[in-house]
Amino acid sequence: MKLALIVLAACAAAVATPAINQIRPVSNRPGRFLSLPNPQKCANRPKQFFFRGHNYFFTGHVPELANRKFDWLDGRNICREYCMDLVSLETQEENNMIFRLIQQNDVPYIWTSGRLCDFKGCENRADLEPKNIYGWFWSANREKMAPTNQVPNGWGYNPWSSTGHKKQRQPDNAEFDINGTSESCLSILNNVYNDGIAWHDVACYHEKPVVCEDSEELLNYVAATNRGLRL
Ligand SMILES: *[C@@H]1O[C@H](CO)[C@@H](O)[C@H](O)[C@H]1NC(C)=O
Ligand SMILES: [Ca+2]
Repeated sequence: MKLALIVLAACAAAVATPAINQIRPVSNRPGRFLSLPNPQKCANRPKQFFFRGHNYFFTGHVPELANRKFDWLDGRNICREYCMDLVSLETQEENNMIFRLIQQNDVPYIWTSGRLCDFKGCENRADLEPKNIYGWFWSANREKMAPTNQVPNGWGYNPWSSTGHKKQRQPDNAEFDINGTSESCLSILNNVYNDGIAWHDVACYHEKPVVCEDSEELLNYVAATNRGLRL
């Protein structure tokens, strides 16, 4: 089991590491890794709300994290210490729940676990092309997202914004045109472009509060290696 987690951590780190020849800001440099869970933190993780078997918390509502913002990878790592990961929005119900949290608390933006597969390991994958439509996935569970230009199956709306910096549909990779920094991470922005609450591709170095969601992988690992620990 220990070996399994090391392998898992290595794969996950590969997912978070961009291609060697990609222009990238300091916060995306190689050599940064995913954190391992802390069993005590997992057992005492904040459980602010609950949906379909998972606990969630918003860093803005945790006193010791409330004044902090994180780049995307640090956001994942804050969550992972608690056996959680950045929130993944596979269903409209879950997405609506997070949109409501943002609206009711006037949160300007958050990170999700959404990531563009534009790093080493994503090459030669015809199924991911073109990347801006087919190349997005949830890092927390490695599940692919619906094509970005369509209403996802079972949803009544497309969660990606219809506008942004370039007045074009998201994802638009706008910062790449400004200075070569790819917008490889998925943020929910609250009316930044007069577009309501909606999904945007954003460069991963930006710092934002985050919503953490239970990670079954990490909870199962900590449960198996800490008999008797109540999670
Ligand atoms: C790219 O432009 C953004 C927005 O102006 C700026 O915040 C960021 O620091 C720039 N990045 C680089 C690598 O120049
Ligand atoms: Ca964008």
